[in-house]
Amino acid sequence: MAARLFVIPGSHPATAAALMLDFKGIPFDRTDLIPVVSKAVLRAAGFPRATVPALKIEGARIQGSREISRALDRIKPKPPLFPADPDRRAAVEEAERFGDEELQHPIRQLLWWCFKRDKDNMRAYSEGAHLGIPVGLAVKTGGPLVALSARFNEATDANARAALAAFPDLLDRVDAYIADGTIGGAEPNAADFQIATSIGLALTLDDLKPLIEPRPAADLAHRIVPNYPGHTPPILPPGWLPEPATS
Ligand SMILES: N[C@@H](CCC(=O)N[C@@H](CS)C(=O)NCC(=O)O)C(=O)O
Repeated sequence: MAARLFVIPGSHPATAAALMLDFKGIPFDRTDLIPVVSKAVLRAAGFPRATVPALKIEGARIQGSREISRALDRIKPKPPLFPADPDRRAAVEEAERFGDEELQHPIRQLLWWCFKRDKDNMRAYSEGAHLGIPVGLAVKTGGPLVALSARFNEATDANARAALAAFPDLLDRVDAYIADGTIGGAEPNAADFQIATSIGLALTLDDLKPLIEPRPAADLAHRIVPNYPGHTPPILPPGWLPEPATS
């Protein structure tokens, strides 16, 4: 089965797609893209939208982490990414939607805010990536692309502050999905991959770590995505950070 996954290094939904391909035992080649440049490459490759993850598989083009989870279950039903029981499936679909629509983006905005502040931190997220130019050079010359990506993602001070203020509630939602068994079971499902990769990326930010580590959400991320590449030392203004939850 010929498969090629287009990713931007460090992208959480792209990491989810890669983990789901691994889970299915589907071998794939990976194309690493530089942000912004990625948009033109994806269009040229025939994808309808300009974001990763994007997957070419068996002649089809599938774009978006939620579209990919469904396509993988169609193409190779076992092991399943969605439960067969309709109620359990609905719960997993809702958790996956939450991960995609509510959890992903604030974390993406915080990361771009941090890269805007210090683009050298991008290097660690591109470890092992084949970008077509040396990673060091991409980072050194990447200032304008970082500025553009931060603009596309609306990674403003106001949105970074809003993302931080919302973060404890988002973590509560993740912990609740774990507590009710929607995610965090013995066999991972599509929502596990969707949510754990966002938490895995958030854990690479030292500023967010103390908010996550005491929670079940952290255990989930450590289990599903133990070696998320990248590291951002403390960089967010301390006054913007919420207090860690006390139990
Ligand atoms: N919710 C979409 C998110 C897609 C998305 O926004 N991906 C980002 C990377 S995390 C992207 O491709 N950004 C384009 C860019 O940075 O140029 C999904 O799960 O597929």
